[in-house]
Amino acid sequence: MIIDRAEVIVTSPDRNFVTLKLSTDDGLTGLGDATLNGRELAVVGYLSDHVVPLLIGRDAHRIEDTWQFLYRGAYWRRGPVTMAAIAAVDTALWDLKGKAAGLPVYQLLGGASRTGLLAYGHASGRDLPELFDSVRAHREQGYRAIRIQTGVPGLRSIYGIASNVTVEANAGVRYDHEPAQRSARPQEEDWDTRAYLRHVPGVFEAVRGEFGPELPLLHDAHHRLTPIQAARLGKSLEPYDLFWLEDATPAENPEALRLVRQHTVTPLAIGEVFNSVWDYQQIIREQLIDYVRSAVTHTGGITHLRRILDYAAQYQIKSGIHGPTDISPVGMAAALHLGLAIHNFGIQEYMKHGTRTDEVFRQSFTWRDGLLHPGDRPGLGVDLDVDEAGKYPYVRAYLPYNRLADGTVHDW
Ligand code: CS2
Ligand code: MG
Repeated sequence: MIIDRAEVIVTSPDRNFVTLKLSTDDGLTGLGDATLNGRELAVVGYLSDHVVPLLIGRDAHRIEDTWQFLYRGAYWRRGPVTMAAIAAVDTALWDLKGKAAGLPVYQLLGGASRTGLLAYGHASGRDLPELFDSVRAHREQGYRAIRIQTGVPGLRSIYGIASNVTVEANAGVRYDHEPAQRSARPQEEDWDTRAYLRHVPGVFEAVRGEFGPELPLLHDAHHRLTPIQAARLGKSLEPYDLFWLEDATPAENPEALRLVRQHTVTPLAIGEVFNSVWDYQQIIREQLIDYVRSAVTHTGGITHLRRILDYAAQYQIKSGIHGPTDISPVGMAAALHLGLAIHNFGIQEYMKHGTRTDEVFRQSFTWRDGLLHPGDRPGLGVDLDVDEAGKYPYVRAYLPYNRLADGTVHDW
């Protein structure tokens, strides 16, 4: 099964996606997601100019060898662009191997360890009534676990809140928050940690009051707090029994989490901006997190994320794979196959893609009674309609950034 063609396909149905399509001399094709939100073209260049020429003529069955060749052979290791490029190749090779074997990828990874994958959706609201409506809407869609993001009095726009812009842009369809805005420059947002820390516990008290004690609730602090502020938030949310508090503090400095752990038992999830096992080594070894948040797309593919999750399993740390709209249906399918096979599965993030995206990427995964399943088609189970993709050329889009009241740039 020799690779005889490799194409990097960029399309922007509802948002930008980068997909690697590998074709082999026996007529099979494999897909890999290489979408890096707000920096998509950097990965396109890395793949097209440097990796694609190396793939032609390679034996597609040799997944591990190709992984090592691209990781060690590049000399310059790790980082979001490199690991997204390697992830796309790795995922496409698993797709090919599944098709060659006539088996869904999860069967190649050891078979199913469960009947389906618990998933959470994004409920958000600028105020409580809007938030409650969003929670109800997600429960009606079948979600059994819900991430809660709320507006903060005094702040114009804040991470995680579906803004009017997205509702209007989607013909009135209440669309989960899409962080990357199509524009020539990134949108500036304002932030005030003290206002946020005063407001959020009351919101969770109200949500528990309205929806009861059982419903698993998650929250994403999105990297904005200092370690002691994160400790305070975790502690103040303990009465509301969160499933997890995510990205409470930027994790470049793993030791920062020791202070958070000292003060709270609220479970911690981290890792969507991590790219390799080395980013996790200390925080897993010191038991400083409870959930690994990486996506297949940003962490060197199925091969490397499985390695991280196998390491995490030794510490009873579970998966919480990243699944926002900027992970394409190919990246989502890869996450579902991995999630179905591993033992230490925790939960899967599931933001639904837009209708145009579903026409470009024909998926076979199922969503039933709050559980996802990758389906049983050979490979990953996703087809890319190249003609449909061609209708939507790349549109520059940026993630927002934050400034504090005094003008200081802050973590977004
Ligand atoms: C977020 C993402 O889903 C999440 O947990 O942190 O929405 C994140 O902001 C985007 O993926 C950034 O591209
Ligand atoms: Mg997050």
